Amino acid sequence: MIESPATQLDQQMIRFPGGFRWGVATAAYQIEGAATEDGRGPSIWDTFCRTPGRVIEGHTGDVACDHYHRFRDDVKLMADLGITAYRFSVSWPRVQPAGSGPANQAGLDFYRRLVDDLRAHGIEPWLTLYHWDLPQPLEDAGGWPERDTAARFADYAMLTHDALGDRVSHWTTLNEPWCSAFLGYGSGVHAPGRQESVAAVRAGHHLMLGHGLATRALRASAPEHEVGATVNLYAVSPQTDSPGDADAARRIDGLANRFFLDPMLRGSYPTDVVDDLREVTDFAHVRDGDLAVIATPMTFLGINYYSRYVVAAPAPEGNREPYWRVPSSWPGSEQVPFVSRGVPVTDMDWEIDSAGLLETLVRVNREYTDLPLYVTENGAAFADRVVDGEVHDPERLAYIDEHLRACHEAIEAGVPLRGYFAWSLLDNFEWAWGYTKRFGLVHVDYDSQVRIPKSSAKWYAEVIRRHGLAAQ
Ligand code: IFM
Repeated sequence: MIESPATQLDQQMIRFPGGFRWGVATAAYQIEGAATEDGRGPSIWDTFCRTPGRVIEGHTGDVACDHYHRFRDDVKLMADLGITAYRFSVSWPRVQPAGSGPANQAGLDFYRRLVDDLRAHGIEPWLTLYHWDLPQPLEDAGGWPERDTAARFADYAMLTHDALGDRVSHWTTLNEPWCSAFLGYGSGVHAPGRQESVAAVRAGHHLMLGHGLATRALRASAPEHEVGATVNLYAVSPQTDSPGDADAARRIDGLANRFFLDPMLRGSYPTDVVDDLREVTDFAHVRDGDLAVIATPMTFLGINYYSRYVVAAPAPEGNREPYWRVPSSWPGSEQVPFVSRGVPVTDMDWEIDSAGLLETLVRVNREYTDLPLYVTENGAAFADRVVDGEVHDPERLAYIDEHLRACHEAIEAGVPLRGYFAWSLLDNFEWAWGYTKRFGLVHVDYDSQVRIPKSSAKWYAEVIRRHGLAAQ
């Protein structure tokens, strides 16, 4: 039998299941700008950016991509690409400037306009409540290391849900609590820039408690809504088979992955991680009942994946700095060295390892949950240049292509993966790196605010149109 060209093409494609979401993601502080407009209050990132030496070249999110004023153009861009779901975050200090107390109606109205425009273009809004911009007054009161911040977060979640719950049905509590806790309060490379191991561990707990309280309240108020959290997970490997390297991998996997997955999905802290942290904290901040709240059932889990960590055994004791002198994102395991394998890296110096995404998705499904999973961020920074009005970014295209193939393999292996959100729609403010790292599918000229879809954006649009990739 001679097959038609259409059938032949079909056989040459790897197709994603019907209903698979093709998304892009952004975050409020990274794109909105309008930092002092319409009643927005200061966040810890406004303060951090103004602290000399914290953010490259003193960059700030004051203007960013000016999305606050240009959101209609950005929604149109997404519609032109065929994006079916948009993951964005709400700026807490824009909708509740003091972090407690009254809402700022003008701030809520902005998100209402954004969401309505998305829906008018057939794009499903996926709202994240916390992508790192804590209202400064809450940090002044102690920040995430203080228990009260969790309660404030749950109130803010409900305030936002009361305003937008009639038009948004996908709610994510936290984005990457590891970063908020361990970069914000451990190494201090993120806002608020504190370098206190105990505070980092406490912050991690209270972030999860806030997630649990918010999830409970949201689900009680709107049982029909989808509610989940997004964690950033890594594949972690030992450099060699030696017991020392294996222990280093156990420690880093423990802090990066299991510190969050276990409480949120099993209702307990991993005992080996608690043990690794015994010189840092006795976990007295954990109260009876907290873990049950943290493990409040979600309806989906978001996973952000970028790279793999390869680690080795620490140097012998005599050659080490005492742990309390090393500001670190890895409390209790400060001495573990991260090893470079010499494989290709992105502009962030992150090793490209799509096998790690497959490994991570399969692991979460096999070891933790049969909840629907979403890759809520994945993408790469490269030093793109505009040439003759165009931006060619073959490395980013290849990065996303290979990670999408890993997603497809995961689905074939039985993982209930239901969508993929590329990070990011636009080049944007990359935190301590300011505007020096470009992750966007769409190039942004920060002087003129002109947007140019890169070749990866056009390719992604074609993937979406065909609902799959060409088979290799
Ligand atoms: O830009 C960040 C984003 O805010 C959170 N996840 C990782 C991205 C790249 O570093």
